[in-house]
This record gives sequence, structure tokens and C-alpha cells, in this order.
Amino acid sequence: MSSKSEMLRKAFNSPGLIKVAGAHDGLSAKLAEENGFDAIWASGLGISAVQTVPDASILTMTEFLDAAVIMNESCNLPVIADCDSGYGNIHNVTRMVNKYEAAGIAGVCIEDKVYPKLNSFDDRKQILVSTEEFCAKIRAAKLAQKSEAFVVIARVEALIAKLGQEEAYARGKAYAQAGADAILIHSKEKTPDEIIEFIQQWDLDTPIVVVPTKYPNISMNELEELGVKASIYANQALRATYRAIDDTFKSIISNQSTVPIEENISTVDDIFRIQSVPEMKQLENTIYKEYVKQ
Ligand code: SPV
Ligand code: MG
Repeated sequence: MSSKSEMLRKAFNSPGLIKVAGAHDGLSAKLAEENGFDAIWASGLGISAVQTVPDASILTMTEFLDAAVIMNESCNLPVIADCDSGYGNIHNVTRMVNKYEAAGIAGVCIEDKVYPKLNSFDDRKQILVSTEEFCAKIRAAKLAQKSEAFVVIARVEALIAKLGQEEAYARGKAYAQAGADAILIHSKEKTPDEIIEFIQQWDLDTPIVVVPTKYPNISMNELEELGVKASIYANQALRATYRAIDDTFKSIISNQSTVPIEENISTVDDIFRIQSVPEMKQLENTIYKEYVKQ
């Protein structure tokens, strides 16, 4: 049986777009698998949001790791852990890779922002570390990994920080040359134009990853045709969760009963199924029949 890192690396080396679902817990990870995604993005925003704290390096590395492990154990898909800016310097990155790889996480993504970081869509000033400093972090990550398959993605925040295409390209190229297995280019523009411009000038073999949150008007097919290797749907599950819970609670309070929402919420059987209760019963039926008088 191949490891999840091998699964992820194989996906990066095979034709076709890798469809990555942002998840924040075991349930969202398993639903991503059931609905046909190829990999999980253990979202820093999502993991922070379900604890109702900002996505600003408030939680610790071990808290993010614990959340990623729950996602990993809840589904059969490889998990790419969003590791923000690496929780510190090259030494923190080294320990981070040791811990994530030992826990069975398929790969990590680190971004070239300072520590502590701010979410990319936060309207405060985004501060990046120097290209050299971030290349050192990528080298540290690649040196720390034990298996060849473990994937390290370098995320370029130059467009987010409004530093322009030239800076974004130069950083992406430097990170690829430092050993990154893929380059994630992020944007908060409402159209995909600046992402398309970046992709069209990208002349290295290192694969490109995108996060079309703010520019949703580009399909998976279009991304694939542009040569994008992976597309991360980072926070749609989180936002759907927020809306579903909020609408449900509003309805129960305003209607003083659950009748109007019963048709819109899952059945208890749906919950039992995702908890593997049928498999639990099956095991009891076989084991107890064999050994225990009923
Ligand atoms: C996340 O999901 O935490 C991400 C993507 O890093 S974004 O929120 O767009 O920064
Ligand atoms: Mg994040």
C-alpha cells in the first residue's frame, strides 16, 4: 500500500487537475472524499475559525497538526497541511516537517509572509520575508523530510502584498530553484487576470497551485487548460457550514420548532453512515457470531 505522500506525489506527476477541498475537521474531510475530491487542504483559516480565533498564527503548530491528523484519519485522501509561514524560522520549519511527516500528512505548504502571519484576505498591510529568508525555509523543509515522496509547496504572496508580477515571478522561480515541489500563487483580485498573467509567464517545470476563492469565475477545465496542476477550494466548506448552522438556529428560534428545517438538514442516518456505524454493526455480527454466544 502506498503512503499518502506517494499518492499525492503521484497525483502531481499524473495528467489532470488535482481537485483539493479545504477542510476544517474530520467530517468536512470525509465529505470531500465522498464527493470526488483528490486531496484535502487542512486550512489554517478553517482550523482557526472553528475555534473562533483569527487566522493570524494564534493557534500553535501542535493545534494545527492535531486538526490535520483528525482530517487525515477521517478519510483516505492525502492531506496538504496549510502550515502558514512555518511557525517561525528554519529550525521551526525543520521540526514542523519532522512532526507532520511522522504523523502521516502527505505534504505541507508554507507561505512567504512573516510570523505571525495574517490571513491573505485581511485588509491590513501584508509583510513578506525576504526571498533569501524564504528560500532557506524551503531548503530546511526539503532537508528535514525523510521520504522522497513528502511534498513541500511554496506559496508566493507577492500579488497579495501588491508587489507586482515581476516580484511574484522572481520569488516563484527562486523558491522552485530552492527545491519546492510546487508553487502556490495566491491572489485576492475579483478576476483571474493576474493569476492568468502569472501562469502564462511561468516557464519552469515546477507545477502551479491556485486558490480561486476571490476569483470564482474560472472553471476547473479552464484552470487545467491554462496548465494549473492543483486548485484548492479552500474555504467553501467552512462558509457553507457557517451559513447552514446559522440559518438552522435562526429558524428554530423564530419558528419555535424544527419542522420548517427538517427537510433541509441531514438525517441522523446520514450521520451514522459517516461515523461508520454500519461497519461497526457488521463487525459485531461477524466477531460475536464467531466467538460469543448471543
Ligand atoms: C487557508 O485556507 O487558510 C488559506 C487560504 O491559506 S486563504 O484563506 O485564502 O489565505
Ligand atoms: Mg491559510
